[in-house]
Amino acid sequence: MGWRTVGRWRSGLALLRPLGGGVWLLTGLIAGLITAFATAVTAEAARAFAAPVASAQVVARYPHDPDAFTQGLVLVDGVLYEGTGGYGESSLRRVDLETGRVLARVDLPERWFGEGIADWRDELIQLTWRAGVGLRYTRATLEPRARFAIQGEGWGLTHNGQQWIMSDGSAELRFLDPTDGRELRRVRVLDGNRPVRHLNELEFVNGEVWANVWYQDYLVRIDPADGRVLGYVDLSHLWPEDQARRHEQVLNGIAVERETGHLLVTGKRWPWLFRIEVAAAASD
Ligand SMILES: [Ca+2]
Repeated sequence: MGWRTVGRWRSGLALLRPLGGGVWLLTGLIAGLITAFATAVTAEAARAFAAPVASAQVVARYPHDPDAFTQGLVLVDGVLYEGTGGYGESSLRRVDLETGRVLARVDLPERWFGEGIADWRDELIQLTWRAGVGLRYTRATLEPRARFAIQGEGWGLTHNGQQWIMSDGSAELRFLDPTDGRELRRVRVLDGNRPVRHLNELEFVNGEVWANVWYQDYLVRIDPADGRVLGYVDLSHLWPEDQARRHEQVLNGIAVERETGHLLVTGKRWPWLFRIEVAAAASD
């Protein structure tokens, strides 16, 4: 985010100073430029959050496997499915929501790093990160059924009833043909003029695409027609303040429960999975 960029430029200034008197004029010039740049970046950051930010209330907290490097989450007919990543630890799981117990599990070959999952009719679909391979399973049995090709990286996956929707870590969402995974179109996700990069796990919620953003404690709501950012959901309160958090433990995983409108959310190697209710944004 912009704030971090400002911080980096300011530490750059400190590095310049020991170079001696001859460079003070140059340093002053650079400092002026940096200040102007920082101001622009700060203004950009402020603009970036001009879109409405909604809060969310925790309805319930369930146990979650702290070893699960969560990459995908989906709820189908009250049954929770989870895809996990990591070389040698990627899997597709059926999980008991209330206890977090893994009821069924299929492990991926060690060379595949599991990514997002989605339900599709009687199947589950799972992406891999850099292997160029997508996997289709029979949902009832978790039996692998077929493969399809992925161009570039696979990150998050959901569907709108007609097409699969995939993220790849960039600011773009691709719409794929469910028959063969072929790309049909793509949109660039913009908040005003700012591309929202690192789009990760996805969920289709009330006609919108909701996305995790890698290393951010918020969700972003996206209009699938044109990629416009409709708003954010602040989830920075989910991780308890008195608990240590490792760098890799980022928020990732969204599943909607259509009957209640609740969301189930968790993160990579989080010991908890939260049921949340999102409030309408004040300016929404
Ligand atoms: Ca999802």
